[in-house]
Amino acid sequence: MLRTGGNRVLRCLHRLTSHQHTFQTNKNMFAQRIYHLSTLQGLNVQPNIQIKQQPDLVTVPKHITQFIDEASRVCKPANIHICDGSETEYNNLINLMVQQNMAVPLPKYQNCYLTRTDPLDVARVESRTVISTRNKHDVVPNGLNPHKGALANWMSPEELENQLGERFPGCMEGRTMYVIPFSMGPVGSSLSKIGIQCTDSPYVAVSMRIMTRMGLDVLKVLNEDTDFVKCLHSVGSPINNNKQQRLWPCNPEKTLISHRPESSEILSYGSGYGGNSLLGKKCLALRLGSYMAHKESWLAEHMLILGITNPEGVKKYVAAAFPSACGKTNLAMMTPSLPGWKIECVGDDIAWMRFNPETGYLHAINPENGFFGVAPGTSKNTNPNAMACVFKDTLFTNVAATNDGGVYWEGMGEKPEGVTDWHGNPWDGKSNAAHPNSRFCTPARNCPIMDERWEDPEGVPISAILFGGRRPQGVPLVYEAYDWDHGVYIGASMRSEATAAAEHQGKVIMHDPFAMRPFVGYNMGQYFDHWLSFGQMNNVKLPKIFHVNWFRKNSNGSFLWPGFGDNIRVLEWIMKRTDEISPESEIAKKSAIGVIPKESGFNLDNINVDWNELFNLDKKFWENETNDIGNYFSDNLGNDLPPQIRKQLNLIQKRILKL
Ligand code: OXD
Ligand code: MN
Repeated sequence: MLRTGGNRVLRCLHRLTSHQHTFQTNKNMFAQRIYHLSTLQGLNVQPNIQIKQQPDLVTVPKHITQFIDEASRVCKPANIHICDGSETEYNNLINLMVQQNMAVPLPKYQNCYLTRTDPLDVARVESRTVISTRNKHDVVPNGLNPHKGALANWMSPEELENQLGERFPGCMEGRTMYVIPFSMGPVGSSLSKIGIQCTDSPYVAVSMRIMTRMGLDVLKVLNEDTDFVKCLHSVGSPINNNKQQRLWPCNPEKTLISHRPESSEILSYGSGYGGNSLLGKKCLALRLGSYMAHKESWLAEHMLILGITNPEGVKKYVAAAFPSACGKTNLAMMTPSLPGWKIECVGDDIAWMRFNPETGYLHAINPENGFFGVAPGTSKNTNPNAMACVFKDTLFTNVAATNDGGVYWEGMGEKPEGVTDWHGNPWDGKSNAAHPNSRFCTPARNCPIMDERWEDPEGVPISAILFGGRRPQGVPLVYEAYDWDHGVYIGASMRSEATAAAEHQGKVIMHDPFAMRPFVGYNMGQYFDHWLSFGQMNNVKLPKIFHVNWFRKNSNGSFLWPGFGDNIRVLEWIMKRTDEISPESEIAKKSAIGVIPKESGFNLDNINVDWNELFNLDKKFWENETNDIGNYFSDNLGNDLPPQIRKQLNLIQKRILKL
């Protein structure tokens, strides 16, 4: 796995790892096996194996134990802990974190804890996230004037080897290496993927138990032919030479989140938080996921999935891609303001989708098992279902604490007295109490509106795909694509205000094709092509594609649309449109940018909105918008931009001339 040229220890790895194939894990043999591993590795402390629940027989294939061998030989942890995924193990690890001052119990709630990261480790670090392939063009399109890091950072295999060699050898000294067998998607589903993550962070181990299916259930389904993603993670802070330790170990100067899609490997160093370290999420389910999906003819997308049932009892499923922190979790768990409507949640962040040969529909699964939601802005008003999940079995990070053992964040409701901010200091009431990218990490099973099919191994059939973003100016509440190619253009031309989930500053409008800019695992031009290719498939029921924008503002800076529960009105229109073929109908009409609702065909009962402003199409705005998009495509994709996308842009520009 680690092929770092100059390092002899690493070069010897493959030769030294020649063990017997499988082992039985009645307790003793499993422990014995690990003990055997450790002597081979020359670890100076005997492994402290904590396996609390033992199946009668688990056979772990050699290619998997070899990976664990390699990881421990290179990283030199003091202990190895194979995670069984049990509740007892979870509680033990949490208690360990409490003892080490890495977690604080929140007695106001049931089984909830708060962790505070180092202030230098608070978000995804896109500038230090790289994808390494032999051929640069497999990752970076032929842009004429590429904006730095705009579409994936590539690193050559040689350079990556050097970088890893400077980081990983001995990086876990004095720490325990947790081995986390996990499944993205229901264990055993043909749509799921397996990963094994070795990490030196107990915080990551407990978070992975919430966010993935993890532990012995996964070990039990492994066999000699199981493909798995090798995930190696270290906080990059070995305990040695009495060096002063950070309370939250991390190594911001050396952070590097690297992916080798060609060999299914993820190697992450220096950060212990979020998508940088919970490797099943962005790294596996999106970056490697999209790479695999391209090869295997499916889609791995940054999308929520929800079920919507109308008052007549008709149910459909919708997937929606919005950039980080644009309200995916809120929409996925929405409480409709219209009577008789029901929303049920399948997932809030990631969708894996493939056409089902039997139904002809695009079927989607949520590969995750929990929610890693942005806390600020979540309240009983904005997301009552999230509020119903997070006060049990939840790990909060970087939110503020209250003196009665609870949590607080901006937008949660009334400000309590005696708040401790996310740094652990008394809150002055002026600075942020919670970090803008503070999170709740909570099991999906806690959500009162999980869809009954959310774990269906076949996935749920998708009738509509929504793209959207935060667009304060110019972009109407909703419009529908004229056809599949136009829909793919809409995804490709997505833009949104920058988010706190990554290191970007300010309120700039960023291009974010398909909300996948930070997450695509291969050349974005080929990714557009891959999407276009589904339009050519026979015997499939293509979902209809829409663009939504809840965030348009008037000239006074106030939102034009109430959003939240009232977004059901938009979903109602979308649901009706999935049954219509013609762009013109009782409820819909053509416009320059797509099909838009007729005011008379849209449910505005009991709300007051400025419809004309919400749907106004300003010629100057759309000229600038489409020019910017054209320039962005030329600068960043050049001749990798599929001609169909350029054609769609030209068609829209022609229609705009008539505005
Ligand atoms: C996330 C993100 O954490 O998109 O979901 O940044
Ligand atoms: Mn996300």
